[in-house]
Amino acid sequence: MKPEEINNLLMPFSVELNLETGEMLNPKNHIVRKASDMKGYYADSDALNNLIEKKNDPLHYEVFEVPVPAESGQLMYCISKLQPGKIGDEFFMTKGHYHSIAETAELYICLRGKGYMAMKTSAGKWNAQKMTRGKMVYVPPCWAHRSINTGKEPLISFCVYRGDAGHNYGDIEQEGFPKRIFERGGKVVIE
Ligand code: PAN
Ligand code: ZN
Repeated sequence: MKPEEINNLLMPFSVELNLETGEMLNPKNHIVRKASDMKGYYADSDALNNLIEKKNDPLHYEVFEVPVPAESGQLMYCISKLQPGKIGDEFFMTKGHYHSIAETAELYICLRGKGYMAMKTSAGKWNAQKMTRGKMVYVPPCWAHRSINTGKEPLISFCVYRGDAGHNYGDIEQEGFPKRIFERGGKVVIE
């Protein structure tokens, strides 16, 4: 098919990032997750409730996007910015998800901060890749994924995946991940 024959041909466009801060300068979507959005995700739910009450439900993480049509030929991309901190001993993390089209791969590039990309399959396989500035992490098809910030500054990454992938949070809400990442005696412990 000639490009001219495609309905609603998308015009090329550009988006600017500040590579120092990792921020997207003019996002169209800004998804905000606060501590209260994370109920049920951490091992220590009392510590999470304490944080929500005593620190006035602080910001947990954000996603910045300039969305494209949710179609198979498009590439959806975003900046993810996860705050540093702990719930009890457990490092701040994102909720984690599979994609609605489970066979979706995703590429992450860490722009700032440090932590891990934890991944699992529905059959129970688990893997974690370190995230540091300049690291690219390939999340293969069928792996659920979540970012975990083990550093003292925001963990910021760029990610890209097929435009029609969608997100499936429900399965991770039910299953969780087989391992968590804690700070114990000043050390990062995965267990
Ligand atoms: C990322 C994530 C982002 C937020 O853009 O959506 O880091 O994490 P949760 O989706 O787990 O809340 C991505 O993987 N998109 O597909
Ligand atoms: Zn994803």
